Amino acid sequence: MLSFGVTDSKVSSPSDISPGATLGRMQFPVYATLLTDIRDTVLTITVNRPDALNALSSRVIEDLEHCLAAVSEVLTNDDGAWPVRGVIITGAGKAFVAGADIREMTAMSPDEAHAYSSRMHGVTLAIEQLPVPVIAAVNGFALGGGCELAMACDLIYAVSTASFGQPEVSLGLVPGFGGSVRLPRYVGQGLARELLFTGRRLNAEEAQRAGLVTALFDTVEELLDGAHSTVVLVGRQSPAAVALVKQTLSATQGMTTADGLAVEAESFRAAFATEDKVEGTRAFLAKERPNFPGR
Ligand code: DAK
Repeated sequence: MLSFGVTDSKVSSPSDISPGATLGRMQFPVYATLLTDIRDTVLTITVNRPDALNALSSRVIEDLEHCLAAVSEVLTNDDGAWPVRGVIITGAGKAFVAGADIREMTAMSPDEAHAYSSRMHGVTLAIEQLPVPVIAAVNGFALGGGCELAMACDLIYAVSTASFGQPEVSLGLVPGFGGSVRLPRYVGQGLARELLFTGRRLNAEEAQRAGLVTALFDTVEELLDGAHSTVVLVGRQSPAAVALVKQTLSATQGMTTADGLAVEAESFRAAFATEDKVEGTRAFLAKERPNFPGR
């Protein structure tokens, strides 16, 4: 089991420990490449390598692995406390993330590249498996691995100057962090193929029209406020139900309609075993605001 900066356990983290944001009983370490901030019940993770446009070095990946595992552990073990109701991922400076770290990739062997790709796949799956929504707040360039990181999130919000693309073929590479799988799901096969074959970038408006971006904002401040407001809205709903909805959406991707409906029926069954369902339906009939136990 991972251990974090919890008062009564040994701290282990990829970075030297000094106090970071506090989540339930857990305190994040200060990461070399990430900033963490918790306001209300919203955790914001900022990729913080602005000099390299937040490129996904192995260190960034290691820090993301640790941070997401920490959040998952707290949410799984806090017995309905839900200290976080949503996560925002953004970037420091003018980029969200300008891709995998090209400098680091120049020295990689094919086997090392495979391991690098698998680790980042793990990060994208960890985002999908978190029981709370994750919003990519795209504040600038989201290219290659950056676009792939955004697509692993539940929602993509963007500032109007953001741009998106998968330029791997211009480097003699192919997408390695999920772009070949997730981009067609967002924008359809035709546009995905065009973007992946040409490396052409989409500006924020085009990305919104294509279905990649859900909401556009004029400034980065408005972008972060908009993402924050969405998490606050989520926070008024049943945490158990939101987690089940997210789980169902992830599990049914790519299934046939019949198989997907079978998963949905199981999820519906699971909702009926929660205290949140008892409270939500009771409160509706009593014309009260629900006070969800979160279980
Ligand atoms: N990696 C490393 N450094 C980067 C970087 C990146 N992806 N992007 C930018 N930088 C660095 C620049 O080298 C520069 O560093 P210095 O020269 O100052 O030391 C600094 O960030 C500022 O960048 P620029 O000077 O270029 O800034 P501009 O505003 O002029 O241009 C730009 C911004 C985003 C248009 C430009 O930086 C750019 O084109 N960047 C590269 C974008 C890109 O091609 N991204 C895709 C990377 S490839 C795989 C696993 C993973 C992947 C593929 C396969 N397998 C295991 C199979 C993933 C691939 C990718 O993501």
